[in-house]
Amino acid sequence: MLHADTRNRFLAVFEGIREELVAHMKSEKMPEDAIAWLSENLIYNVPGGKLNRGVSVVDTVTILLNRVPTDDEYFKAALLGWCIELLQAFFLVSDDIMDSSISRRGQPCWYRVSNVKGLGKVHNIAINDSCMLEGAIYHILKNHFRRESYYIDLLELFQEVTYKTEMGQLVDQITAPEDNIDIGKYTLPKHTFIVRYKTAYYSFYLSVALAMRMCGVPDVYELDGKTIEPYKEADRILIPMGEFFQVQDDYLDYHGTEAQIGKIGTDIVDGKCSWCVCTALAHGTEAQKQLLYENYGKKGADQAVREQAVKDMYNDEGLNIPKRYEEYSRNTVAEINAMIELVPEPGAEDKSRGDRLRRDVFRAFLSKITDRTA
Ligand code: GPP
Ligand code: MG
Ligand code: MG
Ligand code: MG
Repeated sequence: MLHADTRNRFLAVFEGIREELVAHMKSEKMPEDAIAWLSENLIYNVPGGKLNRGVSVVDTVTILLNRVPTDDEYFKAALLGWCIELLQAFFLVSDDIMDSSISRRGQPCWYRVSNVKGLGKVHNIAINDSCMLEGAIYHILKNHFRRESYYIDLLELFQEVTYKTEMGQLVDQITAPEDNIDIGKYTLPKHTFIVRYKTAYYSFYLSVALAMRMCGVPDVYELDGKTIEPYKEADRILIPMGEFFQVQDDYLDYHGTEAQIGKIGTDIVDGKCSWCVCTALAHGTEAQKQLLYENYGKKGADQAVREQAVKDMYNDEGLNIPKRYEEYSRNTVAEINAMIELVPEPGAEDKSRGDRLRRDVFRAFLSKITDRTA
């Protein structure tokens, strides 16, 4: 949980962004109802999450600078943070349509917000709304960063990471097509591949890489006679960290309550290639695998019964997904910590520089996600 002051200072920057986007719509002479629509889209979909990704840009900039950021530095880092939150909102609004999800962050998914201005129960305008959330990123970047030497790096990062996430979403969706689930294809390596692309790049690598660009961390530098490639170091640690985060998401989808996670899990009914089902297929008995083939990813009148049968099996003492998850979490945190210890720290003469990678960047990020319950 973020400290209330940290959250409020960060949220105040969002209000400015919303006003800026609304003012731009006005300057384009958009009709009042369209302006109100965008404003509502922004309020409903952008600020209501945990804000970890966005605040991590501010935190990373603070650690890299090794001092309290100036107001201008804070503002710039927070803007980049909100651009990630806009990207996340774009992904979630469209992901919820693709996954036929019900709720998100404790409220109905945007495409299901019913009876808003005469719309039906499910509305396709949410597709355009998601695209506008993405468009807003580039509008904000241009308004505030066009004159910075690193502007092109920011654009490249957003564009490349978005494309990678879309590739991941493609594999995620075709691995579990509606009404044609084949869990015979599900393995832990397949799962790892999907989650690296669909989650890890935008949720972990992007925050740190944006902060590094803002602080002027170069692509390559020398340290004690060795050549360091800091963006590769960041990738080496943050991609496994992102994998861990998505395993947590998969686990909570089955094990968390709606009150805890703010959404109703759909992975079992949707037949998703989740860490839980891959683990059950890798370690279950023949009878347990048979139960999965019969009940996993089956929609229809009896879907709740089938879903419960799968959950009961996950809880079964022999398979014990909660115990395997605890073990996996413990080992993964230890492995990531060991990887962090291999990151080269700035030497004595570089200690006060603001443009060198530091281990604390990764430690701070890891501590945000360990023992996650939502
Ligand atoms: C989350 O997967 C994946 C994304 C949010 C990436 C979506 C990418 C697009 C290009 C739309 P999930 O479906 O497991 O998330 P949740 O459980 O939160 O719905
Ligand atoms: Mg989803
Ligand atoms: Mg999805
Ligand atoms: Mg999920």
